[in-house]
Amino acid sequence: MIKKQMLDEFNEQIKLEMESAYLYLAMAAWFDGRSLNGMGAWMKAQATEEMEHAMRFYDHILDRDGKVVFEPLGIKKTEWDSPINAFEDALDHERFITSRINHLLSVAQEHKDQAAHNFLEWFVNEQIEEEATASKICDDLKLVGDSGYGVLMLDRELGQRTATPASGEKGA
Ligand code: OFO
Repeated sequence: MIKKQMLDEFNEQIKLEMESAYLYLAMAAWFDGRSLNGMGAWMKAQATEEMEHAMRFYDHILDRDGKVVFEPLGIKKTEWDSPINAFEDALDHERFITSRINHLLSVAQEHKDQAAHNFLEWFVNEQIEEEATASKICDDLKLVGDSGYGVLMLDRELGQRTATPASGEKGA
């Protein structure tokens, strides 16, 4: 059975992953409201992935006879100055989530919780990808400038994204 501190931290992480989904949905609404529907679609796909991340913690807790607790969600921001401002916030947010995953790993180590440690390894790799992707989009937006034709082209490119299939296979 999962220890109380690990359980509390994992329940907190469910909330943070769901808040990530909320943040990306707020960004989607901001982009869609400006007819940047490719970026809006990218954000919606990202939100779907975040809900899947939350559900990985949900499954892990239940698989180990813990109790899942849903805490009220908070949302910090719903307006941005520009596309790059939104993507920079996304990158900052992913850096924060990476620090949370590292914290969870240290709690797992402290409690010698090998199951939690193995479970978290997937997130370590996922966070490398999440940060790299957001960082690349920020770089592209810096190159094309924050308005005009370049942004439209990038909007079309980002609109090609679909959410990573929700695996169904845990840990995939
Ligand atoms: Fe769940 O990875 Fe982003 O926040």
